[in-house]
Amino acid sequence: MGMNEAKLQEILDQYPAKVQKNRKKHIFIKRSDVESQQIEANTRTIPGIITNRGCAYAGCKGVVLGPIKDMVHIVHGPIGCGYYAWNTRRNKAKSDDPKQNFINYCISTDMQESDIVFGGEKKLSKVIDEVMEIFHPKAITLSATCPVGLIGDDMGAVAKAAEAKHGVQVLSFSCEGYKGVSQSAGHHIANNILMEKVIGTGDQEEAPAKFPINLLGEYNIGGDGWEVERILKEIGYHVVSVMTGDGSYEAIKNAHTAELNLVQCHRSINYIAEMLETKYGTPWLKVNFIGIQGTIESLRNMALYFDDKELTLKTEAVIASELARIEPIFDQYKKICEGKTAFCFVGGSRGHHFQNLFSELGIETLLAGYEFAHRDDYEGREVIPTIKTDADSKNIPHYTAEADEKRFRLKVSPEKLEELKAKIPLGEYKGMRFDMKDGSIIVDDLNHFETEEFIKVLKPDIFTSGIKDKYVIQKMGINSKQLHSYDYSGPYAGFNGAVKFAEDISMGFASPTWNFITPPWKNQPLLEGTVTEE
Ligand code: CFM
Ligand code: HCA
Repeated sequence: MGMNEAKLQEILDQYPAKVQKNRKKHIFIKRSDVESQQIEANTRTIPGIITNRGCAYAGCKGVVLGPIKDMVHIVHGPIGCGYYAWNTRRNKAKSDDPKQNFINYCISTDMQESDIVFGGEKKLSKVIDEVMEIFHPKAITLSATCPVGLIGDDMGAVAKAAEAKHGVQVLSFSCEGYKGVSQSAGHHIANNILMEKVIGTGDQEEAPAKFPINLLGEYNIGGDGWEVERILKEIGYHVVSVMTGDGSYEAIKNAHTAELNLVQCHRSINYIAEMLETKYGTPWLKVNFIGIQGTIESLRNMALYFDDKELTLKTEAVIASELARIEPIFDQYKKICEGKTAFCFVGGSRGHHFQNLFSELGIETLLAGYEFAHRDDYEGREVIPTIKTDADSKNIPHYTAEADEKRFRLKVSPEKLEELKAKIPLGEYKGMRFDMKDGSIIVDDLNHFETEEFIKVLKPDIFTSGIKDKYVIQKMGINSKQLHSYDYSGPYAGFNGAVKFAEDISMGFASPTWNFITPPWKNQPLLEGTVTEE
């Protein structure tokens, strides 16, 4: 039984008129005979609806800053906010110098009522002093939670005084949770300050090795970044910095020396990719290391960019040997997965990225969407230039880097760039819509009511999403896999990741647990007698 406009309308009809009008704009059924299908995205969630979204603080501290291992990240706010972003994302990090790896710590000012009434600046300075005394980090970040903006603590002034006192960089991020409509605004805030104050401040003029690249929008969830780095290093690339998975302050300072920026998660880091292009003339290439074919295509595009015979040969050799190693194992799991169907709803890029991997396993994605992506992530960046869709970032000053005379150096000549653009998608992003089959559903900011209703109609075999809906889905008898934290597993990126993912979801399908659960629709009417089996 598939989905059609009439069935979709039946679901929407259950909403009050105003809500229905709003939600209709966030859902469409893919049609390739229609040139453009617009979706409303990056707008405020209707109050009262159970959304999976997070806040600006989550996007800034939790997502972009948190994975940088050698900075101490201080959360200025009530302890719950600190706790929320404490390791649950599974962004892994290891360090040659264990004394400079603070990834496992949760450091917060633990604001109390008296701080709200009398102000929390003194307490914040004291925490910075303590952090310096105990950890001696090279740099510190301060992230604001909602009450900080409400009571007007001047974090910037505290940071400035602390820099003078301790002689290390103390960066202040005004990422109060209520800024913007989701974590997306927090990404933008973090991107701006990293660009303005960190990137380019390293003392290197040139990268120390050939084929230097940055890997942007890779957060090393479950070790994804390590698997990608393994492959890149084997081919012969020099990874200057990863932003920000297993990231290092020192490396990010020298990110301007890379010759090419790879963008894995476009949503969270497109701002830095663009600013690096403006300021240092470094082009960016959208890659997708999720899925075997995505990985191969990304590697081949990179080789085309550097246009070096030896590198190209090595790329093909690595691809061939990796495939020979993994394909026999992958094909075993494919037998279990083939013919199944999936819903794939994740934050701002995985809802799209994992569809390749599903399809390689013979699984069709019936419904997909993002929690907080912008229109360009759905409709494609050629159609929608990204900054213009950034409605909720109106109040975030967009950093427009002027060419810095000292550093500015075009990484490729304008003529060469044109030539390359004809071959590889430099500076482009094809939205989710282009990879989905006709008749599949695309939903922005899917809520819990819709989750249940779509499950009842389409009965997918697997639903990949996050912790907030995982157990509801599981109790409905559906194999559920977290694609934020990968539950307790990973990596899922690269060649080894594809096999690990195949293994994990095959285990889910094969589990005898399902025999003990009766899905609700087996003994309840679906949509009050309005839906019939086809
Ligand atoms: Fe990018 Fe991410 Fe995602 Fe994201 Fe996130 Fe995440 Fe995500 Mo959770 S940066 S947009 S803000 S790929 S934390 S590692 S899993 S929602 S799809
Ligand atoms: C966040 C982080 C999150 C949450 C995951 C989830 C992550 O949004 O603050 O809801 O399961 O990936 O850890 O997206």
